[in-house]
Amino acid sequence: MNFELTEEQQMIRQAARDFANTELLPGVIERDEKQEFPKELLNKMGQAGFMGMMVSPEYGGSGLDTLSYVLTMEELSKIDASASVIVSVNNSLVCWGLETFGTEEQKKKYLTRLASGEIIGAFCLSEPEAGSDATSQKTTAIDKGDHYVLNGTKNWITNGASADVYLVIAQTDREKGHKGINALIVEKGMEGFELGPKENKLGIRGSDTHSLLFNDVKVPKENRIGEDGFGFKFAMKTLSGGRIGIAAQALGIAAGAYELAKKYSQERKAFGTEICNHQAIAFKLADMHTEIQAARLLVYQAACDKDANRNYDMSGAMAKLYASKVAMETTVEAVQVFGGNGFVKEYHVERLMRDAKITQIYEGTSEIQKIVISRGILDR
Ligand code: COS
Repeated sequence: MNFELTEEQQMIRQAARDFANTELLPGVIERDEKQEFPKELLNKMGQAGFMGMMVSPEYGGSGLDTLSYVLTMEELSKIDASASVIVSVNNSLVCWGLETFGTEEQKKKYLTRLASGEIIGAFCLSEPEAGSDATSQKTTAIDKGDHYVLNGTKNWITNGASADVYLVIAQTDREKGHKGINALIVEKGMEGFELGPKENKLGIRGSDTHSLLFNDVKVPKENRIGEDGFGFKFAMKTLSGGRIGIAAQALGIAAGAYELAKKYSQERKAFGTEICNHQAIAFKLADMHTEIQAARLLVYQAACDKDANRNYDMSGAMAKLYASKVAMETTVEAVQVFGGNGFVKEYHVERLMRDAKITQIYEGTSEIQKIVISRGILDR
């Protein structure tokens, strides 16, 4: 067992740390308040190579391993979880899904531009009545020979407004259940495709989350990913990897809050000494540090499983379940260490606390992760 990162992985982590501090930290509070993510910052993330990290250089990506991606996610999330969710969706859900299951034509047409960050993508599975129960898709993609006709609504879509390419999961043949579902590539601007309202959120407020409306949208057959009826498995396989990215995001949020709390506790004085000298605070730091390291090991293990071509459904679910719990608990404790200042926006920890919550919900709630883990344990 080797716990050392390679020199290249250490450099990638340092580059992401530098980028987060120089590019993401300025303005992070304002972006959260105004619920916006400027296009120029998106472009900078593309130029830094964050948008197609695991994509092969043949398609404009960086060709890195999952562990390098996870290290980057961790560093970006310490500072700005809104930026990191944009990176995560584009990398693990959109680019990975297209590179692994797309046709050569689809890769040439879409993947190259997505991987460079020239355009970004969105993954559209959730609906008003189908989030966790992903087989109950109400959106329909009716087969019309050379194209599908898409109708329905998708909800809570990350990158909803800023994306140009949308991977949409829809039901073609209800009688076939999950085997009648397809995944289609939909482009912004296709007739009948409209943006619904923007969500006003508790956390990750810098990233845009929208509902999407499809009204008789004609999608060419060549935009289907995989064989007819592969859509549900496409979604499940893609989300399995996505969960590693979100686990890394949760880890980064926890680590970011911990680092801020540790620093503050070494500066803030109460009862004649820095508050870290009070056991009440020192023990909080000890718990946070231990829990974060435990989460980190689970996240890195899941990434290594993926890199080694081992099954990562269960290890990814465990990593997400645990890291998101640690993110929630650590950020609440970090606010407590900051006391009254923790409740004030300029100290950042209240934002991290709000951002942490979504990691227990999206790309499969904690309860869904327990279904995946228990099925894995019981071999079902
Ligand atoms: N990889 C590949 N195939 C998978 C898979 C995975 N990770 N998970 C399930 N499948 C396959 C199953 O093998 C089964 O195929 P066969 O019938 O050929 O054997 C098929 O998919 C249906 O699986 P299952 O019967 O387990 O489906 P369920 O309806 O019971 O759902 C859960 C399983 C709950 C795990 C699934 O619906 C899920 O992950 N839901 C959460 C979705 C989610 O993350 N939503 C958030 C939206 S994205 S922000």
